[in-house]
Amino acid sequence: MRTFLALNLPPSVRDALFEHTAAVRAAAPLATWVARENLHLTLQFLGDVDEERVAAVETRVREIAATHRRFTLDIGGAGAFPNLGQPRIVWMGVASDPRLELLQHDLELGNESLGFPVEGRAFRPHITMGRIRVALPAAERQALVAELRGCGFRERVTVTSVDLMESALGLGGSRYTVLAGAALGEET
Ligand code: 3AM
Repeated sequence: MRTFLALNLPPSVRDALFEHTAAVRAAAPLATWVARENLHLTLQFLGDVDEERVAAVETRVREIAATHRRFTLDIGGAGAFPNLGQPRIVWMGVASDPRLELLQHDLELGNESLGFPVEGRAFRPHITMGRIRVALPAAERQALVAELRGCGFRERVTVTSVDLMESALGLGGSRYTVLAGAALGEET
């Protein structure tokens, strides 16, 4: 099964994010927009994993999550990869935070011995809101950029678990389900 590790948002924050970004989506109807319930922050993409290895990953992720404490995430600031001039991935930003970086780093290193190579690229935390697979007309791209620049969404959430997710490809797009939630340690 196709799997990845993610931080999920509390449903109320996910709803607020989705509602606040309606104008962003409306500005670029040619983009493929992520469904409300699928909004998340990916920590590590694992790809196709058989059931036995999923169990091993779950155990490893639980061990690692237990060694980290809960922390807060500051969400805000919308943008695009690789840049606003050529938007391919449209995202909501997440402030870089040493606790988030350490958690992501530990997960990647911990999963390496289970056969998941460590990514060479820097971790740039974000919540993907949409993907652009076609050349946007200039007016549509400009409208999108204006909405992203003007998007004032801001939220602070407490992260309490790392979720092992399954991504099932269906006719209406991907459907994500939480296979296991690995709790972070309590705040001291
Ligand atoms: O949440 P984001 O958008 O950062 O793009 C996919 C998504 O990341 C990424 O895994 C997350 C959950 O689907 N993904 C999908 N296929 C991938 C691949 N082959 C991939 N990341 C790396 N390599």
